[in-house]
Amino acid sequence: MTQNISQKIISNHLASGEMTGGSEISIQIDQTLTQDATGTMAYLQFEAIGIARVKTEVSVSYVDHNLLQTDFRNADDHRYLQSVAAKYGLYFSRPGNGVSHQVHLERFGKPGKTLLGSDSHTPTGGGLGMLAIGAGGLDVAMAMAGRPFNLKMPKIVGVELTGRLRPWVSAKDIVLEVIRRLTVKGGVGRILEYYGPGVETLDVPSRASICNMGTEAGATSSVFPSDQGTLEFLRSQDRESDWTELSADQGAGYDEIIKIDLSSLEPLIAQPSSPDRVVKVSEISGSEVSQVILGSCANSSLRDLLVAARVLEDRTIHPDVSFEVNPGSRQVLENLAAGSGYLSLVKAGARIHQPGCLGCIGMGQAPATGTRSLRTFTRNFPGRSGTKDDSVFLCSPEVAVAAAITGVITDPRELGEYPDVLQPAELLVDDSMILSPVENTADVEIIRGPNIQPLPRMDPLPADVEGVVLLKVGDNISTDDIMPAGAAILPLRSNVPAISEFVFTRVDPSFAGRAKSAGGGFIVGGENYGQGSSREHAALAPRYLGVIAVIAKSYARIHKSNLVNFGILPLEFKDSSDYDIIKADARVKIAGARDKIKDGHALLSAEVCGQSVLLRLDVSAREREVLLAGGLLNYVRKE
Ligand code: MIC
Ligand code: SF4
Repeated sequence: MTQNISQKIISNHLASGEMTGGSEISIQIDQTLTQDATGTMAYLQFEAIGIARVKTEVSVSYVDHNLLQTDFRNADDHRYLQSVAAKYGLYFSRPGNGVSHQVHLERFGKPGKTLLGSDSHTPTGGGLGMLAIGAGGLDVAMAMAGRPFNLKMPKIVGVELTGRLRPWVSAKDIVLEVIRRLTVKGGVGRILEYYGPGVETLDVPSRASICNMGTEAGATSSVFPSDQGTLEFLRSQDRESDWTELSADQGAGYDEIIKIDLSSLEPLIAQPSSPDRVVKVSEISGSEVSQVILGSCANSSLRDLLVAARVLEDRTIHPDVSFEVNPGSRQVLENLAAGSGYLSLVKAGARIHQPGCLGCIGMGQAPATGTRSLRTFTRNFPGRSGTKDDSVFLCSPEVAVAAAITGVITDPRELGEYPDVLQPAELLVDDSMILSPVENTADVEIIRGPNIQPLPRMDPLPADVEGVVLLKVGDNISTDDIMPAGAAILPLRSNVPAISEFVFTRVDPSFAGRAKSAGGGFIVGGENYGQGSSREHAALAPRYLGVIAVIAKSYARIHKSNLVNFGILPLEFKDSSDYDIIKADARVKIAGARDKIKDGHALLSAEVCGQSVLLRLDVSAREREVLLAGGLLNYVRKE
């Protein structure tokens, strides 16, 4: 039988289930990655599972998010992570070595392998022909313990690329076009698999940028073939032997098809405050800009920084613009410095930061009040930058650098000749900031700072599920709305009681207090509830506050799994118009919920102010057991 790439990788890793759309499958995981903001919790959970050493081929712990150290807490977490990596046989990528996805692409990713990462942009690895999936930290902990990863068999969407990009148009414009067409929820339950003659015109860093932001369409993953371009990239990384060819069989089919003629694309930009508010740059050119940042896991490869450096040769940035550069990795920075790129950026006036996530997650770099910020980042959800009522646009390095020069949103095609930059064939490759797994771990001690609090214990699901509606929200609520990040809150990621005080603070600052005094309750949401990051704190912290169920029109994939993992019922309206019946503060009771869930009922009847509303529980048999146990850790302990 002919297979596409996704089917090939899944069937090679299938541990259980049928590969038919929508049914639960489990796949064996070859590699894992964590980053520090999700990693502390993931390793606390790994410790709780009680395994002596990771069971994967490669597991890497990265420190890239919480790089500002305004007190001891982030620094303590870094030391905890380093000691855990040494104890359990992981690689450890030190603070300053770069964003997990960029470093993993450079140093560890392999065509045909599976990668599970506790970060929603893990699909970046698809640029190398891996099946790379983002998940909550607990799922990654389970994968490190050797357990297969469970998911619904996604639909495979073929994205056919034809033609060739015109000057000043680059990978970001391709993926912004995909997001424009799909919106932030059109990719849910799908893998985006790229094919067609346009593929070979794109180098691996460009493919990685495209896979990276498939996440913004809600996709489970994105994947490219592994071809001569992949071989060249791996050769430049001294990793030629990691290459294998991978392509879809002749005549292999897809569940759906999207066609993009690369030569028809123009520079695009996503407007505030959602990645799918995409328009042509030419439609909004001329608006003033106060900040431009080049960086994040979407666009901080050497290619991206070199394009900016070449454009800025003999130019200076506009006096009203702060132009900032966050290299994706130390390798990128070293190679930029080895050529003339670093000098041209510095001379032009760029503020060059250490490699890492930085302003992408509000770790500094907040823009000024009432001004526009253009960023090559992944997301522009409201307030994520750290500034209330921010106005953040997402664009390519080409569009970013054009605005840095002119001070207004500018179609980069106005800048003249395009410096077409490709990944150099020879790179400086240096792994000295990656610590290898320790062989003899008996004497390794785990270092815990005072901010690292033990995991809270969770009770099993009660017989009846009842409580008040603590909050009612609309469509596309992101995990940044539920559990904000930023420099003030991220240091609390290893301290659930402390971080739970910030649940929904940007939406309703009284949420945590009300939840605690009501002894918990329900949250009501619209479509695509929980879009965005993989942070399990967006489930764990509400659970700590007593949230027992969410009732929404639909869910984003990772957040739904996180809700189950932490024992919160992810309920859906059978009839979405019932959303209007359930008002904030209403009392909801699902009598006999526990028994019904145990007996496999897919529909539960809830009583709301004298009316009855039908709710769907669309979870697998395994997930039912997890919910009954009060979460995945309880379930595994019971096993
Ligand atoms: C993000 O881009 O939102 C993050 C911060 O990388 C998150 C992970 C986290 O919240 O720690 C993600 O994308 O999963
Ligand atoms: Fe880091 Fe931003 Fe990428 Fe998240 S999206 S991993 S915060 S660079």
